[in-house]
Amino acid sequence: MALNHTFIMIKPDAVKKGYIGPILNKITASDFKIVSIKMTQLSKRDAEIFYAIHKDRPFFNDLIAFMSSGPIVAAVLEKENAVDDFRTLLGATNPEEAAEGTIRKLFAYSVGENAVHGSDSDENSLIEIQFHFSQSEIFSEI
Ligand code: IDP
Ligand code: MG
Repeated sequence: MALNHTFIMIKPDAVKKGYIGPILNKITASDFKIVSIKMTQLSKRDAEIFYAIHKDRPFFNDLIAFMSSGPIVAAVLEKENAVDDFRTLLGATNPEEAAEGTIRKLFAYSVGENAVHGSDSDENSLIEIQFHFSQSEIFSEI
């Protein structure tokens, strides 16, 4: 199977708690290769664009406020079956429902502030990668 890519963010809650290192360790120990990474902060406008699909959901305003509240770490990961394998490693949206050993089980405490984002499809991963990174910041063929 060909290598492919997924987009992830370590969200403001996990950055604030000092979990950047432990989360990146978990990711690389699970055979994902980091081919792009940066620490940045989303403006409210960035967060609204990134999460536009959720604009009619009741939690949208809280989500935008949270995601723009502090620094995040954005990264592109490379692996066979990257999108689905990362969603498995990530665990359920609600950490109370996340399987043992998953990132959200280990590092998240609420359904809103749930530590890490992972793309949900190859199509969306490409859109999300291109939203955050220019070609010269990505050290692989995307
Ligand atoms: P995902 O991150 O597991 O793909 P989505 O349904 O795409 O979950 O939701 C995007 C983000 O919106 C979640 O990661 C979480 O931060 C937030 N969110 C989702 N559902 C809820 C909710 O019921 N209450 C509060 N925040 C939510
Ligand atoms: Mg999602």
